[in-house]
Amino acid sequence: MTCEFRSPAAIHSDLNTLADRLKLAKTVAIFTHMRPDPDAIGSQVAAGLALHALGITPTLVDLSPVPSTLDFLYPVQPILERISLTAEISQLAPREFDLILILDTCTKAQLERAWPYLECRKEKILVLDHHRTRDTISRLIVADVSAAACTELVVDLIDALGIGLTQDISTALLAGLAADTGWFRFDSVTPRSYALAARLVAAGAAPSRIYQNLSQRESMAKLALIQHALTNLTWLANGSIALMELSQVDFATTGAASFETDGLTDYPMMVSTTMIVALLSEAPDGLIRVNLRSKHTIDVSMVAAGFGGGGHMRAAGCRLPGPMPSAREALSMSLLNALRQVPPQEAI
Ligand SMILES: [Mn+2]
Repeated sequence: MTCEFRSPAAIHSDLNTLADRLKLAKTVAIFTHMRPDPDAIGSQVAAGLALHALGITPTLVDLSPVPSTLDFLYPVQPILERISLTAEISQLAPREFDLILILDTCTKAQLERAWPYLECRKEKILVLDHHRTRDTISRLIVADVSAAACTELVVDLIDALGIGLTQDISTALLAGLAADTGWFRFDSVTPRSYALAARLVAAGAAPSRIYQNLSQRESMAKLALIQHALTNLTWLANGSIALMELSQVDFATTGAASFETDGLTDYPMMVSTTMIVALLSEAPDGLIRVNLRSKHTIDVSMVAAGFGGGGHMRAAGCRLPGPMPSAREALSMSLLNALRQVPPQEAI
């Protein structure tokens, strides 16, 4: 299901409802999507710190390992409880929370392992998200697809809660905003994004520290993985579509972790003819994880949705059954189709 348009006034009133419900809680579990990115963790940490400041006990739930490059987003003082569900969801079963806040996703697929736990607690779930793809996982879903990052919405929630921005909160929010906007260069960037950045820097967030942590702390294995991805690069439709592939052998040879595929799709994008980039990575279970990026008005979220995935117009993802050749075949057909939908003047 994709979203309907909500006016800024309607979203504002939804945010107030969300804040009012949160204020009545004593304990809140904060979830975000699997394979968390800086926007996911930044949103989770900032919301956690704001709730903590209100005297509410937040518990951050990790559905997959959090990359160590994001460690700097957590406050030095261990004031935020974290539960890691990377092994077994049963760890969560004995825990009950007054409310469950889900940030930066609204799809069952991205909450996967936790879904059986969440499904029978729907009335406790509140969602704050900026993605276009949506499942009915709660009755109170506050979604604003015009937000460039979920942290743009989290700051509104924090304002609605009446909590001031500390350095830790601002750092978490700016990291999410900078990462989801590619450091303020994507189409999603609006005056609101820059205004928020100015406010966060004024409140103590240091862009250079965030940049070093997010972009200059990669492993050598990651650079080797980039080498492999570029070696396994093929083109379709006269250089319009770039397909990159990473097999389990590539991960084993380089020693790179699965989350280290992040940012790889940027490389083929530098070519002028490139309209779509697809990165196909083979998971240990044989499924092929697909990351899609596009230029101009090509909607890759529709391509992803066709395979049960989702995301944004120019950044989306899905999973296909293996092996690699059949996944590549199915995906290529769909990408060529998406390319054909583009009006001729766009195809430059
Ligand atoms: Mn996001």
